[in-house]
Amino acid sequence: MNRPTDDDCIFCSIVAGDIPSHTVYEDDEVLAFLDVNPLAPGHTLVIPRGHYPTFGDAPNTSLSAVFDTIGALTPAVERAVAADASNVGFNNGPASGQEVPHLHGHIIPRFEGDGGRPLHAVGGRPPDLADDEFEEIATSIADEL
Ligand code: DGP
Repeated sequence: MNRPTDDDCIFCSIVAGDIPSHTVYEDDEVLAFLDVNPLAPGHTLVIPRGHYPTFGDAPNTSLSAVFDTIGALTPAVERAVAADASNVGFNNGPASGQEVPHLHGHIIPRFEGDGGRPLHAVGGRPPDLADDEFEEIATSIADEL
């Protein structure tokens, strides 16, 4: 199958087998491997084989496969490292902190008292929205679908 690839992308090099990784799962659509700079033991990345920088670039087949894999892998990762919980998330675009421009989900095991923070810690200054602004934003999002 012809998938987009980027010669300058480190994750495409991992998909191609040119850079080694600690693979934990692979199939026709996705690859999952340990993060080289783990935030916790078992920190796992799940990527589509195709080079799609963000959600907006990826076809549904790749997105579905990535989410199915994350769903199956997350409890397995937790059991493997005896984690109490996990954070699962994506940096989606450079302004969010995404450093590798190839879509990837992070599965980060969490342990009671590990000093980490919830996903809510990633946001900037929270906006103070009135009810009509919530409604306007919700409508705008729905209109964009
Ligand atoms: P992000 O900020 O969401 O783009 O995270 C990129 C992650 O990718 C970061 O946690 C480190 C990891 N990473 C970068 N280069 C490599 C690599 O060559 N191998 C592996 N296994 N992980 C990598």
